Order: sequence, then C-alpha cells, then structure tokens
Amino acid sequence: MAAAVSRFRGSLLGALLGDCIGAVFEGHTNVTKEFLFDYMKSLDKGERLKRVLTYTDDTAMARSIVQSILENDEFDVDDLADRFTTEYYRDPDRGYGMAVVHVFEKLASGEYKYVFSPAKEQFDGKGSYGNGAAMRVVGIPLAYPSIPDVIEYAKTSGMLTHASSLGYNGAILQALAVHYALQEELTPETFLDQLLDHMKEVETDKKSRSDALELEMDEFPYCKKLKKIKVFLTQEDVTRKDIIKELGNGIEALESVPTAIYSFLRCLKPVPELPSELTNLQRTIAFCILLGGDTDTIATMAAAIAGAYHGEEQIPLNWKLSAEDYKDAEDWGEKLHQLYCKRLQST
Ligand code: F2R
Ligand code: MG
Ligand code: MG
Ligand code: MG
Repeated sequence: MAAAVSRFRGSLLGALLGDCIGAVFEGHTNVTKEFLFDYMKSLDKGERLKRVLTYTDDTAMARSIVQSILENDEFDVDDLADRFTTEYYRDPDRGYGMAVVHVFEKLASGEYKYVFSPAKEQFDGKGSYGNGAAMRVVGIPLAYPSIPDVIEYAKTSGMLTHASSLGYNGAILQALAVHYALQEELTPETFLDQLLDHMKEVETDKKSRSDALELEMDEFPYCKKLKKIKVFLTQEDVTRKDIIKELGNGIEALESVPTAIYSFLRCLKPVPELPSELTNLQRTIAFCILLGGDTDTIATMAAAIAGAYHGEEQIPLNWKLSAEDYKDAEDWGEKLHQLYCKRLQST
C-alpha cells in the first residue's frame, strides 16, 4: 500500500522549512536556546508572514530535481544538468557552495561533451564530498518506490556536481532514509538495519573503497556512522558535543547526513531541553539548529525524513505560510504522490 499524500507534502514542506529556518543560523557555532525559541515563537505568531522566509541553494536545487521529474515523467540527467545551471544563473545569490559554482560555469560554457565531466575536475580531480548532492535529493525517493531506482538516481543526480563517492553516497543514504520513512512500519532499529544493509553494499564498490583510503579514513565510513547512531540511541546522556564530535555538523556529506538521520530518530521521543508543545517535526528542526554549523542543510535533510514519516499535519499553519513558495511544495507533493502510486501499481 502506498503512503498517504500527506507524507509526500510533509516531506517537501519539512525540507523547505528546515532550509528556510536553518538558514537564519547557518555557520553559527553557538546557537542559544533563547534566540532559537524566540525565533520559533515569532513564526507561531505569524510575524514572518509579511516578509517571507527565503530558501537557499538546498531548496533551489531540490526544486530543480522535482520539476525535472514531474515535467519529464522520468529521470533525465541531461535535463537536470540544464536546470541546475539555468537556476543558478537565474538566481545566483542563494548561498551556493564555494566550489560548485565552477561546475555550473563549465556546464554553461558548452565546452563539455559529457555532463559529468565538470564535477570530475573539482578539487584537483578528486571531486567534491560536500553535502550538496544529499541536501537536494528528496524528490527522488518521493517519485520512485523501487529501491534500485532510488539508489541509481540519487547517485546519478549527485554525480552531476559531486564526483567523490563520499558526496554521492551521502545522497544515496539520505534518499534511502526518506524512502524508509514513507513506509508504514518503522522502528529506529529496523530503519537503521535497512540503511546499514544497503550502505554495506553501496560502500563495497571499488571507488568508495579507494576514495576512503585516499582521504585517510577507514573503509565503509557511512556504515561506521550508522553504527554510532545505533549506540547513541541506546544512551540517555548523549550531549550536543558528543553528536558534533562523533557524527558532525559540517558542510561535508559524511559530517551531516548521518547527523540528520540521528536527529530524526532522536526526535521521535521528547527531548527534555525542547518545549514539550512542539510536534516531532518542529522538534527535529529545532534539534538540528541547536547543533550549529551547517544548520540549513542538516535541518532540511532531517525534516525531509521527519515530514515523510509524520506527514504535513505536524507543520503549523503559520510556519508553512511563512516560507517562500510553500504552495509549490504542496502541489508538487501531490503530483509526486500520484507518480509514486502509478509506478507502484505497474510493478
Ligand atoms: N555555501 C554554503 N554556506 C556558506 C555560506 C552561506 C551564506 N549564508 C551565504 O549566503 O553566503 N551553504 C551551501 O553549501 C553546502 C553545499 O555545498 P556543495 O553543494 O556540496 O558545494 P561544494 O562547493 O562542492 O562543497 C562544499 C565545500 O566542501 C568542501 N569540500 C568538498 N569537497 C572537497 C574536497 N574534495 N577537498 C576539500 N574540500 C572539499 C569545500 O570547502 C567546499 O567549498 C550546503 O551547506 C549549502 O547550504
Ligand atoms: Mg544552503
Ligand atoms: Mg534527454
Ligand atoms: Mg548549508
């Protein structure tokens, strides 16, 4: 049975709000609870309805993926490359990563025969391991119910800008997390076991192994983080310092995708330091922002997962109305749901 449309809309709206609210705090090392809670109260009261919260590169690129799938009815990597590039030149001031803009410049130059070539030249040929491929991937698991499709398209869409396996494997993990959050049954243990099973296979390939070695890390870096999440979930006293040290809060995919997954799972239960009246989805966004660092991106990924699990009912009206282009998220959530159901029926 396909998940309800509320979860598709919830996932896109969650991702949008995580980005918009998280962007206010991006790069802060010490986010105070007072500042964050005051900010959240101002959203509750509708004080941001006149001057809407703007989204950043995370949502700009996620929108391109969703629009590409909806308009083509299929995943089309050349069309996606065009859309990323056109959108960047249409609106370059969305806070894009420092290096990724060189990919857009090269794609726009018309000098490259293959759309993947510019990404391969990033960082002296090593490719980017930033979290940009993961932050935008939500539309893929919302359009494709089959796991092999989710993995293939998450990887292919990621490789347009992130040629390091650390970059595109982060997109695969984030896409799988949204996929499993859409399913009816979920316990943190089974959720993590399913992610671990897939990531063991994903990280077995030659490039994943050689990239890890080149970066002087152990092989299977995402599996290692998923195992750490399992341990953290059995402990009552995990501090923000522990999370930042062991999982990360940075701009690298490996330092942010596992953190988003942990934040979602941790916020299935009340968090003593967060107001008890918050819904799980609001709590997830607040939890991510209090970690500081790459707050827009960690919050957008965690809230995409939380929205897919809890549904749009967990998003307060004034929060939704405060976000730029929220109507697109509602409309596209519905269309992706139809596409997902259609594909599910044809399998
Ligand atoms: N760019 C930002 N935030 C900085 C300032 C934003 C500010 N609020 C503003 O408005 O100006 N955020 C966005 O970028 C992140 C996603 O980045 P993406 O798309 O992965 O880009 P890039 O450039 O490929 O990688 C990001 C950085 O990671 C480091 N890096 C990646 N691969 C590397 C490698 N092989 N060797 C060394 N370093 C590598 C570099 O520092 C890259 O610049 C999101 O947070 C999004 O919100
Ligand atoms: Mg951003
Ligand atoms: Mg084509
Ligand atoms: Mg960011």
